[in-house]
Amino acid sequence: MERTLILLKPDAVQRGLCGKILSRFEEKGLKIVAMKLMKIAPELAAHHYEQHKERGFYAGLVKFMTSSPVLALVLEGIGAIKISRTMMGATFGADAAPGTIRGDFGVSRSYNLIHGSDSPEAAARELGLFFPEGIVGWEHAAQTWIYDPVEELKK
Ligand code: D4T
Repeated sequence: MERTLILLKPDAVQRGLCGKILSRFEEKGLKIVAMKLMKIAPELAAHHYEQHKERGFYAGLVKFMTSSPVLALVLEGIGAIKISRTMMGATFGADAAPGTIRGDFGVSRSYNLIHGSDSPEAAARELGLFFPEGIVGWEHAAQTWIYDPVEELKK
């Protein structure tokens, strides 16, 4: 099982899209193992986006991400990182394919609704930043119907 950090950004929260976006992940079969509404502190935003520090859009990005609450969550599943990135779509709403979250709900370059970890290393780092308290372990009753127990859930 893999875990990924997802942030529903300030535009998703302000536009009332959290429920619709969460439903897509739940319906896909990904398991929510942590979730909280939070206001991101400037220091946390700076840590999270430190790879973009030298980019022209960095200041605006930090301002946007700290301007209003985000819904932070951790999703778990086999291949959760790639699956959720595919569901998110291309970075800019105008380029994102129909059927993806960004493709269906947005047109903006900077207000692009959602963040998802892009590698196992990024996920481990981002989970530590956003959920230092850890995740919630729980038994997913539907698991043996989401995955083939013989082929996919064997130890
Ligand atoms: P995140 O990191 O938010 O999941 O988005 P992506 O992985 O899809 O895209 P990214 O890291 O390249 O960009 C991070 C964040 O910066 C905004 N951005 C990006 C922007 O406002 N202008 C730009 O030119 C770029 C490249 C959007 C997403």
